[in-house]
Amino acid sequence: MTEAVRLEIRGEIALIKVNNPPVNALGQVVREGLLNAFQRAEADQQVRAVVLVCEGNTFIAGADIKEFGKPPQAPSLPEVIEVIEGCSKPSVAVIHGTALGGGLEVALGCHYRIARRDAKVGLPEVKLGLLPGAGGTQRLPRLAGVEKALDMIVSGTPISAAEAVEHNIVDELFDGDLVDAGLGYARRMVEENRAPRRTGEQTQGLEGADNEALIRAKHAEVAKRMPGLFSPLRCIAAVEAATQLPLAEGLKRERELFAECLNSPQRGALVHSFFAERQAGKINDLPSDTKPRSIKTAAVIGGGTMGVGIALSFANAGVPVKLLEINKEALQRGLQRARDTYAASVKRGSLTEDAMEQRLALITGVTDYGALADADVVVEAVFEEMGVKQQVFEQLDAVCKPGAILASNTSSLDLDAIAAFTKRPEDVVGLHFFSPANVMRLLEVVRGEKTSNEVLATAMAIGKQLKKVSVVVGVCDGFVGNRMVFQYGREAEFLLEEGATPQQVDGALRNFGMAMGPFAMRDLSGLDIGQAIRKRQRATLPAHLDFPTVSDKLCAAGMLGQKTGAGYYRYEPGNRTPLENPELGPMLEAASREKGIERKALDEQYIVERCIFALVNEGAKILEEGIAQRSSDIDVIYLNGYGFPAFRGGPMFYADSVGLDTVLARVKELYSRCGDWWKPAPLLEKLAAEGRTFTEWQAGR
Ligand code: 3H9
Repeated sequence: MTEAVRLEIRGEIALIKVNNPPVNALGQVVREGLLNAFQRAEADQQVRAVVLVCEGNTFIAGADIKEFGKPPQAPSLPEVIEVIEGCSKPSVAVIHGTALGGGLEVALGCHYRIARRDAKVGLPEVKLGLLPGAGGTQRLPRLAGVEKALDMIVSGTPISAAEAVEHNIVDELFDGDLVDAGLGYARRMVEENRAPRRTGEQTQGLEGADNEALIRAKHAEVAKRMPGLFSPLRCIAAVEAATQLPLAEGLKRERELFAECLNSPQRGALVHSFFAERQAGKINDLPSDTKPRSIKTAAVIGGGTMGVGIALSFANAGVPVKLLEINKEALQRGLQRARDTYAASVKRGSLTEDAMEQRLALITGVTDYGALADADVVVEAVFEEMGVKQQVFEQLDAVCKPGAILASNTSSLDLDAIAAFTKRPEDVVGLHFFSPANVMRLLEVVRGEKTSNEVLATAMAIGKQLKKVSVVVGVCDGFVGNRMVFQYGREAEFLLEEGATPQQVDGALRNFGMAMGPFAMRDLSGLDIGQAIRKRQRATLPAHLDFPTVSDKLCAAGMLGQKTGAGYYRYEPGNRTPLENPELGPMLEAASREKGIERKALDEQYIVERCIFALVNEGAKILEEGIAQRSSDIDVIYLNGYGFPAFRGGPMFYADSVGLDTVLARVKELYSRCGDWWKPAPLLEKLAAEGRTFTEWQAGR
């Protein structure tokens, strides 16, 4: 028996305890330990019931994701669960924390399940490009019905313990001690002389509904909501097998479908995304004893869309926040915006009226900087202009208490210059939220030259408190995300001059998997934003380099995107559906003519490579400059802030999967034809020559 699984005999009850921190994942030692423990409980004449319980914060949170892609090691999880289910003595799984994936499958193998009231259960394999491969697709529908099982397996979203009871997944809820609850339940089973109740032998969930119709409907939903994803369709096929085949054959079919998913490139990319997100929270050179400051109150300066979104993020996390505006009218508008945003959530049903009022009560409007004196953190979200930032930071320096974190939400300005407006640059950090800040998960934490370790650690802790995915970035124009997206957007525009339409470019990138095309995105955020950035950048641009001109032409014609009813597309009042803008055609023709370009049809692959490889080349430069800590951090930024498809793992992982030599060859070709900005990043050249990947370079391999 391994240490990760212990068996204690308590009178007539076998108590099996799993202890494999941090999340009790089902690595080989746990599988072997479980197998041995159940076999011993079975063999022990004295034992009349079995309790399975986990130590630490959670029940088993799934298979050990690190083992995927490596040679399989016996015993396999399906074998272990077969033994658990086959046990002749009734067993109960005691669930706390999160019983996920293989963890829930183990629990379904047990004959009864009880859950602590605050627990959650789910089958999130689809988020890793997989399907539940240890009986989950066969056993869950037998208990919960096909509709609920399809929902849980295809969405991957966990449900609460109470909901699990409603759907026959869990038998009972409890409060308090896990072992006491488990032993208590087991004693009842013994007293009542209960026999094993094997999930695989249940049929009630498969009866009484039009399963074929449910499966058809799920197919339609997946086609619409999850285009391009490999595993959701296999999830449906596996559940369908449960409705058609006896258990043993259904399990076999599930294994085949699981193997297809395991071997798909999407699984590699999604598992990369999972670990990349966890890795992003770690700062390489931060001493491990760095203690973050405590954040109990916050303030936000600026009641525009961004400022209000940030204030809502604090309120959502239960942190009291002051919202500062320059005068009463502007403040009123900001507060109203906060109320309207919550009201929309109430209307959608995602927030209760009570919760809305509680959160609004956490937001206090102020117009006087003096009111910010007690804030632990102040986030500035005012106009992107250095003079304005100077005024704000000088005032903050004058009023904020010592130790307050002074944060700027700037998306492109020099944070070190902003910090220099204060006498405490070590307390200044960038907190670059993405719009809408209350919705978007990404937070770029900008580490200034003088930002102290403690302040950086606090900024990361704030991100965690606000349930954001935080990534540390260094100071440069646009930091990581916007610096790269500038290259991407510029190439998209050059494609318009070469002969493409916005529809073609957006369509190609959407087919690649981007959540939105670059032109629809620009119309949404407003073309004037890009124009202001270009104006600033043109001043420092070498004469032989220039930007494409279509966007400037649209701005000159007053077509600034959705807010003016036209931009790259045309919009009917009150409708966000992009329609063809008939005035754009002549502008495209003119832009091509001015540059002496003969317009021609462009194929999708060319469009995608031109835009995505521009991201990769810039990403490689960013890595070399140390602006990002690791290539996977860049991936996390693109996955969470820019709608990059998770199943491709992020731009750097995607480049690895295409092959850096292939990427470099295209970059070189574009460099020779298009302009200096395509100069290959030395890191890209080096890795391609060595036959290595960004991932290997990051891992020091
Ligand atoms: C599966 O089960 C397949 C089966 O159907 C079939 C098999 C045949 N494995 O997220 P956190 C690590 S697929 C290995 O920061 P939290 C994580 O990397 C699996 N490691 O904590 C991190 O390490 P580090 C289905 C794992 O409290 C540390 O644990 N299950 C695993 O915010 C803490 O993680 C899932 O997909 C794992 N399974 O959230 C569940 N899980 O400290 C995936 C975590 O070195 N896990 N680690 O960076 C989660 O959703 C969250 O981790 C959880 C805890 C909610 C459990």
